Amino acid sequence: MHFKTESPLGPLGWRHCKNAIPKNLIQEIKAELSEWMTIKGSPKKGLVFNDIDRQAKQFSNCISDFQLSLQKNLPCLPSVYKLALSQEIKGVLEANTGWSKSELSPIHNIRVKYPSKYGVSPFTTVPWHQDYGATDPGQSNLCVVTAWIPLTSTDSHNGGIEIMPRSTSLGWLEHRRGESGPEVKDEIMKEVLNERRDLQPIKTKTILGDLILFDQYTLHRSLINSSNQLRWSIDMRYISSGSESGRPGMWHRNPVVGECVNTEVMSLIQQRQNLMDNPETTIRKRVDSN
Ligand SMILES: O=C(O)CCC(=O)C(=O)O
Repeated sequence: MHFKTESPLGPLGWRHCKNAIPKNLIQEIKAELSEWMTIKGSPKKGLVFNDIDRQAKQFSNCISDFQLSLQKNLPCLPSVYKLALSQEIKGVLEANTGWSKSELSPIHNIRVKYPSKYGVSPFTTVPWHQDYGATDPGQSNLCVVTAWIPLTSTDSHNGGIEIMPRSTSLGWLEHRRGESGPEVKDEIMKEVLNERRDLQPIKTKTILGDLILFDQYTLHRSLINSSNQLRWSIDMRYISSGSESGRPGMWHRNPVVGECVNTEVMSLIQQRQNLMDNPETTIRKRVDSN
């Protein structure tokens, strides 16, 4: 491990921002998701708020394929970027990190976590890790902040996230790529918890409109969904304008938080997706270079 204690989010390394996002922006995402699932063959039955769950359950026979196609569909979901680049997110980032201008990192996801009875996917039920592991090992001067934005209320029962406040002071810990995704090595986790009795995990509980911010070294994990509902979320990563993005060469430029989501911004998203879909592309992650 190496020690680097400066977190833009202060010594706790994370913040729970309550009621930070207008519900209409989340509603727009759900409407676009619903349209997309209709096109994929699962028509909506009415205008009920929870219809996206009912539609998505039609795809429950192969939850990893569904998750993959959801990710690939990001260029067709401008509502996700309207939220990610919104004035509200700009305000949240400025108030909590002090960054006067922020940019979106190409490291971001949309996730759907099915109830565990449909299977548990390593992409949505992630063990203890630090997001620094997803960054390119060629970039060493990084300061990335994650905004985890649930599109449904979340808690420990339906697959919310658990955070280890103050773990940012540990700096980067060695990870391994386990069966259920990248995770801090067992022996390191044990040593850390043994030495640092002040590190006590918190199971977050969010309602619609809340978001969780955490920095690149803050340990977190995502819990099993033991409920009957799907847990939808987006996780966007941000940097202070002009600094390293965590994944170079993915698009012509980083979208600026607060800018209008027009066709030019969506063409950047498409460019990122084309690159990721290209079999010749290798995405280098620090977690694989221990
Ligand atoms: O959404 C999840 O369940 C996992 C999120 C996460 O671990 C991350 O964004 O790094």
